[in-house]
Amino acid sequence: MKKTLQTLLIITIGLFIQAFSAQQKPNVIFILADDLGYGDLSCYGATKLYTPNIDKLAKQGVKFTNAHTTSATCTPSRYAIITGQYPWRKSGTGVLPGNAALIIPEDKPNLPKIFKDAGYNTGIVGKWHLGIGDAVDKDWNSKLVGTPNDVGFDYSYIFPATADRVPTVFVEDHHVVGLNPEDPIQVDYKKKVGNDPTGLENPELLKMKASPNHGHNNTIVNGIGRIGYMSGGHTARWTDEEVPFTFLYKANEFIEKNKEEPFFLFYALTEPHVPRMPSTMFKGKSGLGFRGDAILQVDWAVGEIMKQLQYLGISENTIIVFSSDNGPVLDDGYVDGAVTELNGHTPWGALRGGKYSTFEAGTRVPTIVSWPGTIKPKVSNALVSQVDMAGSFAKLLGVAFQSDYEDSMDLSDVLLGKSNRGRTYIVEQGTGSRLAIRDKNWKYIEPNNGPEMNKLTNIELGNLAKPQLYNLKEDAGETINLADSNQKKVKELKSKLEAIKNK
Ligand code: NG6
Ligand code: CA
Repeated sequence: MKKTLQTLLIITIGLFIQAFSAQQKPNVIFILADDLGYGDLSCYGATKLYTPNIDKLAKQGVKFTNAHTTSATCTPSRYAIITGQYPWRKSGTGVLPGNAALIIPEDKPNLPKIFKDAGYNTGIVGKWHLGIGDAVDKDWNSKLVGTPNDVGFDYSYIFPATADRVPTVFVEDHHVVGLNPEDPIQVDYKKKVGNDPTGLENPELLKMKASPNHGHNNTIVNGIGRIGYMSGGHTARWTDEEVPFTFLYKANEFIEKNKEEPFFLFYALTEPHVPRMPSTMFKGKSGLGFRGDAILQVDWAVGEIMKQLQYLGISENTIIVFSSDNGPVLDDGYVDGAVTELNGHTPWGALRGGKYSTFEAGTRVPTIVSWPGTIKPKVSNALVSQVDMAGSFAKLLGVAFQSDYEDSMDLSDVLLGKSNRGRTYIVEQGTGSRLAIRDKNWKYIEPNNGPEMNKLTNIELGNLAKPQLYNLKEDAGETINLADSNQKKVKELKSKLEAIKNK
């Protein structure tokens, strides 16, 4: 009897300690905007737009002025966040079509699995764009394998690729949401399927025109021509104006459900990526066209998440990381006022280039880490990369992270504002395999034969047949190429980059 009591006591104490330590672990919400530029927020110097909620986050946390994505487009950038590895080490990590197979290895350690190892409940709500299933050909109408749930997320409510790519449906865990089995979905990126009108054949049905030459004129969904063809699934198709509400609802629901235990939520917003079709209450609000309105919508969503944390009394136990997946673009395929109503706004801030570019605006993005009551507010110019999320959270949570390459560093003290010692170097990826290396204030861009300008988007890509070298301390806008006058530095950085590539 005495023994039983003793055992019971030990179990009770054990459970108590477990509950207590679980409570001590901070929740983590990673909010990732899509195509939000370095100069797109008022806390990063924008004067034509006002983003009070994100500004508040910046005021109460660490605001980074030198934080980077690994890449200037979405898929590779997100691949790095999840895997903790540079995406250019693996082929097939470029911008994926909507029917692509999953590119995150199921059997390797990664960011959500780090949280799981530390006892967290993990969830993702929003844009995925890392493929689904083990093949391009898949049946969207039955159980889907190879979803975020197969790579470390306990819960997922996502859309497969981009807002401008079919299938324009939500996938919850392993199933398309709201699907009528009598109207099955078929997806094809090569040829038209079914009888739905396309933007090319029926432009009169469009509520937002496609920009000439970009494409975006395949199947029309909600009055918007998409990339790729889809048939069926009519009840499951989203309405763009409702997408932000759906994602916010699902994010808040996940937070509420998991409030008693530590959770990791990856909240991947789709704004201000094209097609920009903000909800009606934001249309016209910014005076900068739908792109500006979509940024206000991002700010609103961030504010709603902050309110939810306050309401549930878990603000002080929740770390929010806010960032973007790549730099800004104006005309990315639709006539939405982004160019004509820009009104002097500078989405790239004082930087050169934008989305797709090896110049700084391609990968340097707004980044804020907030943890009220724990982080002392500051502005940090430490060099950090999203590839370091895995290494940093592994360290913070005391779990191991074994990766094939040592790309991901522990910058936990830097992220929490305790140290200013960031990386000394970082590799930046433009489009394709075009790479640059930042080494302290120096930047070297490898010579390549790509076009200097992306004519469709009017963005300077950073490509040049000769080496480029910039001193970012004196020349943040990368205007003076010092490669000829400082060949020693070029040689040094070239071999440093080669060494990292061959690691
Ligand atoms: C490009 C699309 C662009 C956008 C981008 C992906 C064309 C001409 N342009 O190929 O509209 O969808 O892919 O953006 O097709 S990302 O942010 O997901 O990388
Ligand atoms: Ca993007």
